[in-house]
Amino acid sequence: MRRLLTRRIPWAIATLFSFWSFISLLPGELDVPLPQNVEPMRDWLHNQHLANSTHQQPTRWSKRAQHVRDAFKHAYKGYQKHALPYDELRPVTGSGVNNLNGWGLTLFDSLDTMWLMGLHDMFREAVGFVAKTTFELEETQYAPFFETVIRYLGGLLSAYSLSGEPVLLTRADDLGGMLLPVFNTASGLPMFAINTVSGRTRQGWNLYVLWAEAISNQLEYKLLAHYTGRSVYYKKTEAVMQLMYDTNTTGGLFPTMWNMTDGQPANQHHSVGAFADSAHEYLLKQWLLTGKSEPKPRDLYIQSVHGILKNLAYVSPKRHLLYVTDMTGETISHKFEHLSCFLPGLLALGVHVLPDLPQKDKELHLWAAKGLAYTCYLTYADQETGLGPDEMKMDQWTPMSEGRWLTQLERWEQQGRPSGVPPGLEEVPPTQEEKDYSVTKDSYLLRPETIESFYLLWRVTGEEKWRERGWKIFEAIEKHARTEYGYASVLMLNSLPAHLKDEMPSWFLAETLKYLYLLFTDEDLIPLNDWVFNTEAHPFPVFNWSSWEKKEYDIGG
Ligand code: DMJ
Repeated sequence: MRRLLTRRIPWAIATLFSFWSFISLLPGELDVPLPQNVEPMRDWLHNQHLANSTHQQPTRWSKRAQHVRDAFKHAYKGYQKHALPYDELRPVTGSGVNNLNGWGLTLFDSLDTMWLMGLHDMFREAVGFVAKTTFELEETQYAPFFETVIRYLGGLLSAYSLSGEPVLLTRADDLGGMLLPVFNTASGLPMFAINTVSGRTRQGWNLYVLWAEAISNQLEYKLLAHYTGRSVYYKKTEAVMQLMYDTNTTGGLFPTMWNMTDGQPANQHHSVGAFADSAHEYLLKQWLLTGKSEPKPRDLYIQSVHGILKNLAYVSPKRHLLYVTDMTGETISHKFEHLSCFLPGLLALGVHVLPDLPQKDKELHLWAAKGLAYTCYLTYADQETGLGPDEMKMDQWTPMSEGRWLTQLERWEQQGRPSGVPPGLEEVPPTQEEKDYSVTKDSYLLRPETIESFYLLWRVTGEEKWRERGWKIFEAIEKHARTEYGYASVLMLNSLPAHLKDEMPSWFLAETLKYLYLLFTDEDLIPLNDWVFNTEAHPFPVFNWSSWEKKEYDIGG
């Protein structure tokens, strides 16, 4: 009897679960088709790769794209052979390491890059691995919500959107559902981490959540709600946005820490870098993803850019390099992080998709985008290795307020725009001697932000110099970071030969190599009007809410 029961109970649970899944999916299946652009995009990409491989003459740029594709193959094959099923490759010793749940992170983060590069055999093999994944954790292990969402869930949703492989959506739905208890806090702001088996959650920053971690799940959960028809996904993520709409910000700037109990801001620290970075992206991008149908986050984006340019944008005293920093109360740190180099790309995207932005603001945002992207580039070109430091402390003016970008711009306007080039936009040459900063984190962690911005600037402005700069960085990566097994983070950027760190973060395959490939392919593989990149560079297709969804999810209600 006991044996019979032991056999029957799992069967009964499975049947009930399938029945529930079926019932809850019903409206979705009737009224929530795949976004219309998914099918044609799949075919188009496929034809594009076919055409490239058979007929077309290679161009200078398409050859460069092929080099990046080869680099991806080298990195992924090294991971596959020496690290899978571990999360990441140790590229110096040729072994594996688990540092994000132990489910094979690099494979999940790489799926859509494989598809975009036309590596379909590699993709199919990886999908087989995904199909067997259960997302289980030991009792004492916890999955960090933010990283799991942007890398695993984002990777699955994007790969599904590009390939249409149903199991990718099934796994995304499994994972999205397992992570949901993080939102069960008094305020609705998400907890730091969760055990996917027990549903038990864990704090990361005591009672607080970082702004970036609270906000960077809207794209993933809204797309998941759209694909599955499950309103809970929309409602949980939108409740977080509601808190943002109800908050009085300081001149458009959101603080970096929030109290999970009362849902109120918990500090006076404002930043573009760590703790805040991707939140800025998700304000603009969730408006784009849902067919520009939810204007409130767009308005918050415009306000936050206003706050950033007014309070956090400075130029350095010697070469007048434009940079963004952070501020605690009134105190400016003058720290400049590699992480902040996503901002120029976001500003360029904003100019491209916001036709109603007043002309003066468009001009200002594009100036900021170009000036910042050039500084990001110089931080690479200034180093012996040609690779950019993770963090710098910028030199300051006396008095400090002189360096504020808007102060300098106003003066330049009053003087009748001398030289025609706004402060912070002059493309001064690199130097190894008289730098305007000291390096505070002397490592290049294979991060994507600078390349990401070059890609977006290239697509928005058509200026080929951004592609050339991207190529220089790729050459430096090839020269200093490549190992027998993959690619390694680089330490001490001004000493040769390069010192390697035994780490190849999954974002190198998800983001850095993807943006490089997209920067060099002559075809616009991911048109910016039809696709939105999540913060881990996973492209999601733009969609429109159906009338059923609007009613069921109470959108705009
Ligand atoms: C990535 O995981 C994401 O881009 C995230 O938003 C911030 N940083 C890393 C890469 O640097």
